[in-house]
Amino acid sequence: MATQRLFFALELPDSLQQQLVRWRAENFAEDDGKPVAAANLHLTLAFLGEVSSETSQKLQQLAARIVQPGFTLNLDDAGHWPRPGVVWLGCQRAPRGLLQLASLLRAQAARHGCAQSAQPFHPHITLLRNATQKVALPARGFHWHLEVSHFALFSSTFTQGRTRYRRLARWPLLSSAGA
Ligand code: 3AM
Repeated sequence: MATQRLFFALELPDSLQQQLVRWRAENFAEDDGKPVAAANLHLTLAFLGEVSSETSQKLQQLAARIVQPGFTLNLDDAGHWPRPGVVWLGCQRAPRGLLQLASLLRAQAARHGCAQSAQPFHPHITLLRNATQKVALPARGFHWHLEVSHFALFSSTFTQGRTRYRRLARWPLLSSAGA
């Protein structure tokens, strides 16, 4: 049976991806870790793993029924997890809408056989991988705003030494105007 490696995530606009890549180049050393390609910068909501097309269809039907307001992401925090070797960008205070959306998608995934990490959800954008040595993090004071109006399902493939993400579908969140 054909399977695909899938995950739900928030996309970042191209302009923000480019800004983050420039900021990363200015604030991290080359040997800190392996930079994630600009087009691959995203915020994972729920990792599904290898799933059948049947499960993928089911989870997409459920995703299409989600009714939730959009939210603002304030990217103003950075950190380093040495064990998985990840340097990340995140939020000092995660918006409630983000936590609700991720929690719903993760619960739906779990109910359809996609094992979910026992670790609490810590929203983050992975900037560097293979960062297992000590990393000097930039001082706080950086800040990007992102108005989140959609979430999406991506496939992940690894070919010719490169990870490629492809958006398969995306769904709107409710406009927060007037909310
Ligand atoms: O870029 P991040 O880390 O947010 O780490 C993987 C990446 O998210 C995560 O899914 C996203 C797309 O690959 N991921 C990969 N394997 C995973 C696993 N076994 C995983 N998340 C949880 N459990």
